[in-house]
Amino acid sequence: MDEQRRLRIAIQKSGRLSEKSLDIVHSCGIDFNADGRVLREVASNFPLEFLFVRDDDIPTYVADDVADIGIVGRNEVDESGYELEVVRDLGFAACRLSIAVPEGFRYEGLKSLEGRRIATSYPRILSGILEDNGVKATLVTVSGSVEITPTVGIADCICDLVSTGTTLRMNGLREVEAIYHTSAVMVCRPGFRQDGEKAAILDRLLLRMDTVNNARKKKYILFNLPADRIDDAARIVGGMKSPTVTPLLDRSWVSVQSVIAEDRFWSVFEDLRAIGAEGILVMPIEKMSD
Ligand code: PRT
Ligand code: ZN
Repeated sequence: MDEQRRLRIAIQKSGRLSEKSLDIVHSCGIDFNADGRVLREVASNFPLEFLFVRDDDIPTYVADDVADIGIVGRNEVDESGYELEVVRDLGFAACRLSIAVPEGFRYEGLKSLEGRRIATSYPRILSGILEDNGVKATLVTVSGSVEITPTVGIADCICDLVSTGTTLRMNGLREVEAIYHTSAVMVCRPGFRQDGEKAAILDRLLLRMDTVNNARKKKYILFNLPADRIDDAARIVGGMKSPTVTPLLDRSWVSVQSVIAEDRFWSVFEDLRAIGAEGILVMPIEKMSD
């Protein structure tokens, strides 16, 4: 296939984002080999080409037209300074950028950082937030092991990504304020979606992603119900344009099928039981379009 006609996606080669990023593509029925060694790969049944790179490089690759789209933490996009369009917030690898201080540091809000040395790998994001709050501090930029900087005397406190908080605790630091929240996003260059052929491939990919995603949040529900309670059932299940109602051999009963949001399942279940529903079956949905 002509290279020009493939959409190029940058994915983290090896790290916290890799597996879920590949899962998303797989769940769209796209086949490829990702054996962790190659840096470039082409899908066998969809016009998609993969670039496996370090996450820090993904915003640059997308901005410079090396890749058309990328899956990366929002933090890396904002820290890069490139204006990229977030096509989808994918929700995974969620964490926060927090201020953490050592024992004995009195923290009473961002103002307590005035005149302090703060170690971080995210100087652009942090300086933006400090500036918005009128706080002047010295930022010490480090690319890793941020949490040891107060112990070794390079900084007074830190600003780093936190998910469980274990790393901070293990290093004698106390998380005092979350200043920024992030999760994995799919990005493209601004204007790329007006790009004709490749934009159309992206739309196809997004339709598949949304179809899988829609299905994950929904459940297929099937139950038997006394025929005279069908109006009540329609009200309980809600959002049900036209439930499929099938008569049973015993004409005083019907079988009802519908789709409900997963997070409403238990309240719907209890209310259906209360109006006499029996044999309630709930099934996962693999794919679902609007
Ligand atoms: O090699 P490459 O450059 O590609 O990868 P990397 O090592 O730079 O990144 P990686 O794989 O560690 O993280 C990729 C992305 O995952 C980040 O940019 C975030 O968007 C997201 N993410 C989610 C996290 C975390 N959770 C996380 N907990 N990134 C880093 N951490 C680190 C944090 O820096 C700290 O060292 O985990 C430690 C804290 O974890 P807890 O659970 O102890 O709080
Ligand atoms: Zn990185």
